[in-house]
Amino acid sequence: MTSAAPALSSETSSQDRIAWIRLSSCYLPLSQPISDAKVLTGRQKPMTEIAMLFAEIETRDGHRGLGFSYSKRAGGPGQFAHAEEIAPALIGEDPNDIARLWTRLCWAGASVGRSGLAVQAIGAFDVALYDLKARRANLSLSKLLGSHRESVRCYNTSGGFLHTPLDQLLRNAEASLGRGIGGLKLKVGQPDCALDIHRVATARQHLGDQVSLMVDANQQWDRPTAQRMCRTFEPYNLVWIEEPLDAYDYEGHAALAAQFDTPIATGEMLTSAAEHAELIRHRGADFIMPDGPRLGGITPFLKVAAQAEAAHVMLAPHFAMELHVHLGAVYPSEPWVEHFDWLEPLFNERLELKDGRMQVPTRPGLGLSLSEQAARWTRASVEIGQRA
Ligand code: SMN
Ligand code: MG
Repeated sequence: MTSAAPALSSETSSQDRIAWIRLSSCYLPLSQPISDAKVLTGRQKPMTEIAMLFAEIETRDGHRGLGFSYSKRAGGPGQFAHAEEIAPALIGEDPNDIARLWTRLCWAGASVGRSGLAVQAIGAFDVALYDLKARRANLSLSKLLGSHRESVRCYNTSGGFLHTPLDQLLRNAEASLGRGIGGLKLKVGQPDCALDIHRVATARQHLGDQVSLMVDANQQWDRPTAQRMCRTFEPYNLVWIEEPLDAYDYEGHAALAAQFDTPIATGEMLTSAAEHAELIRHRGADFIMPDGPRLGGITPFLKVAAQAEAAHVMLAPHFAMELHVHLGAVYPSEPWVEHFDWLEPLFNERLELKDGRMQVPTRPGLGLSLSEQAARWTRASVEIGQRA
């Protein structure tokens, strides 16, 4: 009879308190200006950088967590400023109470709402607190939450943008497949639909019928155009058609999902769990695409995932593969996780790709540490509280 394990002191973990926070505003330059359909229709400028908001949290007992949020084209200074204003509400609090602290931060900034920039600032703290809890438990984030799988299906988007000439796109696709990535997303939605059709037809012919292909119109079709393009793309056996309509046209997306065999994917632009609940209620997505940082962190993401599971909706989290590789592993049905290599220079660690799948890191927490390069790209930082 082995002796019973020493009782873990429940005092230790629940007596610890948040003591210190560092917020950093870091601007990641992109290797070339990025254009999707929102640029070709004149609605947005090409994207040249991504504004990261990093939150590092340390407790009195010396436990630490790293979290992040992000914005594109606008929002960086605002997220940083809002995070700095609400951060003091965390000092002295129990780091275990992640859901309660999400609500506390929401009330701290209630006058600017429970969606958008306000919750995106909260998201950096929320991810950091989950990272801290998982590190303290010596578990990866996915294991802390309860994982279904050691790897997830993945597809690449960064090689399929509209600023990329078609021959280069095909080379990017072959390179992604050669790296062990399982699928490829092509951007469509440009003003001339014939060019979209030519790109997709050429890619399908060049890559063969077995390769998983997705397309993404980034909200640029009106309903008649979306109807015609979904019908045109039916024979190409696409994994999904993404954002054929405006992100908030839940009814329009639901009508396309009901009418066509090709699944409809949307959700990346929604900035709260409540908005995703509406999308699910309208049955507007076969694949829902929540973006953890964009909708406020892991706490709201898990609420969306629970609702999606109950509605038998498939999951394809948007961007931020460094977080979504864990959250995808936690979803009951096999997800698709989006591969972008853009954020890689920010972290010392790399994700492993093999046989079409992304391996879920087994290191504690998110398994990430900020690189020297991230420090060089940091334009502002502020510390709140006292280090242990
Ligand atoms: C996207 C991602 C990053 C930049 C622009 C557009 C996108 C996607 O819509 O689904 O990856
Ligand atoms: Mg998209």
